[in-house]
Amino acid sequence: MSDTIFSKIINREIDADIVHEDDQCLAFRDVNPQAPMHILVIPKKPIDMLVNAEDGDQALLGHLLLSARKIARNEGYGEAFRLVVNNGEAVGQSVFHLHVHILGGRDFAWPPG
Ligand code: IU
Repeated sequence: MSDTIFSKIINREIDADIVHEDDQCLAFRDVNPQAPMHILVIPKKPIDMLVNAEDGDQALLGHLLLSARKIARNEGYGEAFRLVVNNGEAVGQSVFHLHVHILGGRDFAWPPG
């Protein structure tokens, strides 16, 4: 997969408001927040989109979800938050480095638009 802006954030070539980092993932505030809490959790491993994750990525994908839960708690929204993974341009994916959106702090409609 080709380098994206998110690899540059991982490599500290571009600034971001980082809220969590460990050996497998990085989380930072979205530059265009859609809710009072809007954080992106990304794997350090370059996976362009969920559909291209491999069976061997199972633990990593679980780690992203559990990290998202921990981050939502740390931000004070542990009881009610929404996770979103856009897979493909047609549904709104614009950066082709897998990311989980963590959103919270306002009401959300269902189904999502
Ligand atoms: P999407 O699911 O691929 O549409 O989400 C990409 C998100 O990345 C989107 O919410 C952007 O606001 C966000 N983002 C960012 O936080 N920092 C950046 O430098 C760029 C995009 I480019």
